[in-house]
Amino acid sequence: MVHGAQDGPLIVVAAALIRDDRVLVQERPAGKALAGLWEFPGGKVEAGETCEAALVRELSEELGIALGSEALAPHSFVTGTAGDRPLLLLLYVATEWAGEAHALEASALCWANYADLCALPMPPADVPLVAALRPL
Ligand code: 9L3
Ligand code: MG
Repeated sequence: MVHGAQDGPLIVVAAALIRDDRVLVQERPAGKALAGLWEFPGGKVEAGETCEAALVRELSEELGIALGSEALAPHSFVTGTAGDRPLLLLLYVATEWAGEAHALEASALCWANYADLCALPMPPADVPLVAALRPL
């Protein structure tokens, strides 16, 4: 089981929430790294936390939705860097959750179709994840 850790790569989990052939992306707010770029919601796995628990926590904090952790399995991943630290970003696909998503931390949300997704400016790590979603 993969847990977050203090050293080694920064492990970040993110979700592709899919509804009616659209996927939810959020705009990173001013003042944060990568402000103005549209990302799959999620965040850092904390030390000792499992990836799935981190994803459930992040989506609750960022969107106010409840994702069940039982059926979650990573769909794709990308490696990159976050500042001077190696980054491992895992993307999970979910089609079921409880509650309506609100931008609790982001500056805006967008239910994007595939063409929208290709046109929105995204953090470099998210770009290859879009291609991995193409068959959906
Ligand atoms: N990051 C990239 N794409 C994403 C997410 C959720 C996060 N879809 C990157 C941005 C930061 C790092 O991961 O470099 C940690 O994210 P945050 O805690 O600043 O949201
Ligand atoms: Mg985040």
